[in-house]
Amino acid sequence: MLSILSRLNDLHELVVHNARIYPGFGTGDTTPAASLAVDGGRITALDVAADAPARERLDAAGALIMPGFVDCHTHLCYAGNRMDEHASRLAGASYSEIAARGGGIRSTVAAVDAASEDELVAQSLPRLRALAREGVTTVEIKSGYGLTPENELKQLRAIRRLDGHGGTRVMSTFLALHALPKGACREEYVRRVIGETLPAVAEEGLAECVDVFCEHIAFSVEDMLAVFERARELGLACRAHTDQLRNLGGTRAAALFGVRSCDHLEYTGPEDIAAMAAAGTVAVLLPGAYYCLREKQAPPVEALRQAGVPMAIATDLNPGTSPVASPLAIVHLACTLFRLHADEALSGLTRHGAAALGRTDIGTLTPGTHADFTLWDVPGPEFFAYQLGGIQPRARYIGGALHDV
Ligand code: DI6
Ligand code: FE
Repeated sequence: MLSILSRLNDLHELVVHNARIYPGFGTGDTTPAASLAVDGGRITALDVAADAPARERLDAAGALIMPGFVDCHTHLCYAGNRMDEHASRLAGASYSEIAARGGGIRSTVAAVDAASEDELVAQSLPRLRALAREGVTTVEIKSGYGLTPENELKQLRAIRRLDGHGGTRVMSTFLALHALPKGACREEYVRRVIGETLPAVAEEGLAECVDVFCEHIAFSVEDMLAVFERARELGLACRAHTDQLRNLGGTRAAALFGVRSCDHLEYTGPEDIAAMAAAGTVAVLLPGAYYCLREKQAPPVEALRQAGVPMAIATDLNPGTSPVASPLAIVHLACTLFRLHADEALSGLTRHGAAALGRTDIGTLTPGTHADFTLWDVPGPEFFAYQLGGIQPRARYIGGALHDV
């Protein structure tokens, strides 16, 4: 009896063998494991014997296995599109000019206003599926196209409804300050966000985190800090869009405040980097926006690397500045345009992406983490930095279960 019980205890739910498993990018350990075991939806062991007893056994036939991608910065829940704006930008108009004309973010705000919650879900699902098809297992989605309390809540409820589609884990962020509604007074608007929208979001449990677009065409460092103070009181984590177009000192202030991440960082300087390194802030690089806006100044990758600041990368999937529904394109752009190494780009889309979301239970395949992983028929991790297009995972597992997309 005892021997049967102990044998049952050794019986794994799932064993995947005959694989090249990369459990954690950016850790210096580059020797792939050959097998992994899953129990209760979590990784329980690496390099188990190929014939270890298991209820289900998968011969990976030599596939490369890595942690599911964590796309830690998207705005994929929206209505409509901004094809026209893209065309006028290519004809010479700048991001700032388009914003000053009342285009840009505000045109998506109008489309979201006109859409029902159901329509928002329906229009966003294909984008969520596109990410999943390229190996994303967790995605963060921001609001920020509502601007009124009513429409921000509508967007956040739609984001909640996207959670779990195709197995994909969704984390939602209230983008509290994104654009000023037409004709609104800045001080009054910020007061309303802090006094009305933010408490309503927290009350309904619609977001884990709060974000602010800190930029000369958007909101100031003071506005950002006022929102953060209230968010902290309400138990929400914080992160910020900083230094995308100009350096307002937002990165330094946000790092000092204790945000999880600062995102974009094209104009980030040495003092900002020192503040991030001291605070342990994650730097989220968004090459899709840099590419689509044809920006000239890349983020200071070498200085971030030297300072030991963890670098995440993400799609920033949004209708205006980064209509890029491809995490694999982002890996390629991060390597080609920002000169990340393949290992850095992949850790940016796994371990460090998870860190930007405040999570250590995803983004690696170390024992105890969720069994979110993907199988690929590629020669090695460097292949993702090399080939653009034509790559898809053979299979995608979330919590140890196979999920088609
Ligand atoms: N930063 C971005 O990259 C997006 N928002 C933001 O704060 C752009 C959003 C848009 O143009 O719709
Ligand atoms: Fe963004």
